[in-house]
Amino acid sequence: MALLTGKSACVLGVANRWSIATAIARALHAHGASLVLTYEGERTREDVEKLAAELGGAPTTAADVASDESLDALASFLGTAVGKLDILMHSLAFARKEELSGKFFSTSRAGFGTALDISAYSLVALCQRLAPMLGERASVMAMTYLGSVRAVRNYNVMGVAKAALESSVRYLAEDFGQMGGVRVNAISAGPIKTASARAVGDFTKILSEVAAKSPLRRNATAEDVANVAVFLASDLSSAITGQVLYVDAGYNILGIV
Ligand code: 0WD
Repeated sequence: MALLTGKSACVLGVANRWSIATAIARALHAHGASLVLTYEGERTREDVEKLAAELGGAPTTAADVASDESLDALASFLGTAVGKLDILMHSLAFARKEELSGKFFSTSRAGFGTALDISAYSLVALCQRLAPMLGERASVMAMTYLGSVRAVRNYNVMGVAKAALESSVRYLAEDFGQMGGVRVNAISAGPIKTASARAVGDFTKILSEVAAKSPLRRNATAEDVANVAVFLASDLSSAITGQVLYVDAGYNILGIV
């Protein structure tokens, strides 16, 4: 029997075929989960519907995490489409491009607020609405990056947002652990060439630095990340919660080498 047979999953954050969420959705499906995919808006709808058709005709719906109404609508859609949810994958983030280069201290108040709202608070807003339908031992996951705990050139306010996201994961893990043993974890991925990543200034330099210096002397791929998402979604990780798991070819452990 496949690892995720009988489990239902909702994946947020598919924008196109390069999205990390695309690899995750494929892997969850391959391991037997039944999926619901969401799209941010009309711009990404077609790509998401195409992927859903490939993955056993998964239901799709709009979910703009900036909007309470949209999240309310997602909750009622899921209530009808699946009833009980075992896997929730939050694989999305946003900061204005002008905040992702230059000096961090030039971050605007509005830019700071937007990045934190879309990239961190959205996980809380989602969990608030979906808590009643999370099944026993459900698994909630979010995507993060090393810029939360280290100063990474140009990552700037997104690093602050990821720090808030990782902290939210710990608080949610504490809340949810007592509610049916629901687990909440983050995956800290190494740099992967996607549309969002390309918005970060000098992103290709970050990719080549990791490939040259990480213990495995390569970059992690979206498929590496997706395999860890399958593990965290499955009962194999039943005593892991509140953690940040690095999937970055080991880059985060380095000091001076
Ligand atoms: O190197 C990387 N690519 C890494 C990404 C390293 C470590 C972590 N991550 C994280 C990102 O910060 C994000 O949390 O992984 C997650 C997925 O990012 P991705 O796969 O790299 O990026 P992408 O394919 O662009 O998907 C992110 C999507 C958006 O795409 P675009 O490019 O259209 O902005 O997040 C979605 C959107 O579809 N998104 C939203 N979804 C719902 N409501 C919203 C929103 N308001 N804003 C953005």
